[in-house]
Amino acid sequence: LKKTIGAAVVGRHLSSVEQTPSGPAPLYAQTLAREFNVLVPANEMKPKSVHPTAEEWNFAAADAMVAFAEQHGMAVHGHTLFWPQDRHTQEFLLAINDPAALQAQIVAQTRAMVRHFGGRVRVWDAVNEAVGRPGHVRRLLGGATGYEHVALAFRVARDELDKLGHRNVKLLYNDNNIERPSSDPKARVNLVYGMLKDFATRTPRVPVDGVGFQYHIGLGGATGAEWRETAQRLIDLGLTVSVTELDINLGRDEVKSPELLRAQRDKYFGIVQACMQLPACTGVTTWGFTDKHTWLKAFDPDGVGSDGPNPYPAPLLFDESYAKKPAYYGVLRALRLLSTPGPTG
Ligand code: 9MR
Repeated sequence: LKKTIGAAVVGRHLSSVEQTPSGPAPLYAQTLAREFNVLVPANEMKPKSVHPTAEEWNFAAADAMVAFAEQHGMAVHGHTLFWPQDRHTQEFLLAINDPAALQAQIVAQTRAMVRHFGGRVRVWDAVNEAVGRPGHVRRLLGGATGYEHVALAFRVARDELDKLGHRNVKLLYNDNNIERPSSDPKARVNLVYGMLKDFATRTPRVPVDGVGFQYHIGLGGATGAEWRETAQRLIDLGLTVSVTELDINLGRDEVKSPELLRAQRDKYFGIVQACMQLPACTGVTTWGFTDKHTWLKAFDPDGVGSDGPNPYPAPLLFDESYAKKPAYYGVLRALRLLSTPGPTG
């Protein structure tokens, strides 16, 4: 039984140095390497970063992060091969109006990314945030069920990996706001389930290995127990589950009171505990690790197609000075459940 604990990383911070009482220190890189065993590039493996225009391919930033991970014994989780929302799709693709031509471009891009990283990326968010999103790519490639573009991306990525001999590289469907069960058939959690059930029962099945639950929430977000219920239905389809982008904000412009920090700790504990209790849960990744650098705090100058200003402070495990927060100890306590024998040994 081994689970991973990961963090999303902004590449350019890996070489940053902080002033500390005992002199300058690379706290970002040090903390990451000391505490986590999975690294996810927050932006550097997105199609918009890697292949911004029809002529350009930039793998350098992502390659440097893969090298950092390898030097520090961390696995790399790739994010993402296909993100079919218009604002996260390159202009040169949005300009294509012929379905066959668009499909050829997307297939070529997906194959090129998979080939470039090969077995150095252990798991991919192969498709990110597709369900329930309209847009150009879906309109042209969606097909009868509306999810043919998703199926295509999985088949192409799997085929390329198999050809390269990387049968162990896993492919996830990754999405947000799918943690809490809902009785509304149109809720995203149910649409995702429906799509994946359809994929799992086709012959040949669409090769999805697991589901990534982003888990961007506030203190009122889905509890670990609620998520376990959602996760179990997907596990019953033969899929793994992973928490891929966890952060827990304290509310808009909220002060970091001890009460709120304890509530945040307990929320983190419950979610990580749920993963520890599910054998099919591969691990938990937080979206960043220090409150100094979080997409939730402010307009994000590192962003690719940024989401704009988000004034929610303090969603992560380390504070702005890289000190461990109560949330850190909540996660640690949950991780220890794994190595502690239960009543049956
Ligand atoms: O943290 C990322 C931020 O730097 C980018 O501006 C933004 C758009 O590319 O994406 C953020 O990460 C998102 C991730 O790629 C997908 N799930 C939601 C994450 C937070 O917005």
